[in-house]
Amino acid sequence: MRLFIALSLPPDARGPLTALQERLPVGRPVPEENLHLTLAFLGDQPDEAVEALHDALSTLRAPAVPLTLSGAALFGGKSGQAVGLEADGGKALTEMFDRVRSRLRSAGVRVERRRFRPHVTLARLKGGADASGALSVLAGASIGPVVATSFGLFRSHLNRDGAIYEALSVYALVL
Ligand code: 3AM
Repeated sequence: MRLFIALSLPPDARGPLTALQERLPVGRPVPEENLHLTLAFLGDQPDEAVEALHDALSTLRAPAVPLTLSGAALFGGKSGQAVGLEADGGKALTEMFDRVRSRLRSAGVRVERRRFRPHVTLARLKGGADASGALSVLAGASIGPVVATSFGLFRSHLNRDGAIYEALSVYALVL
């Protein structure tokens, strides 16, 4: 199973994010129910890992994370690009990221050492597509502060049209 851990976004972020998606001149928008902020990408994991991950994550007590989403973000390369907004969650977000990583380590899950670049992906572009129009729309956008009150363990189902994300479990953050 292809798994990742992400903050869920509250309704007051999803509304403005979908409005922004409608203004993008190119790209396939991420469906509203799939919008999230990735904390850790776990890649392919054996089915048995899910229970261990649930045990590790369900006992994590952490405060809700205030988020401001602003600044155009571009990811990827020739095979396909993604555009979105950078996310600023201050100390609460950095600490949440550290806590999740430490839980993953204790659960024996390998985590990448890649630098954490918090963002919300809004649309995926085909390889070679010109992202500049989308980036200029995103450059002028600012959403928040909004408060993320939960995070979850998600499964990514890859299909021909992209990925569908399924929440395997959702955990509350402390308000
Ligand atoms: O939608 P975002 O950008 O938050 O880009 C993938 C997506 O992130 C990312 O994990 C999320 C769920 O698929 N992802 C996919 N492959 C990855 C990899 N090898 C990856 N992140 C880091 N390393």
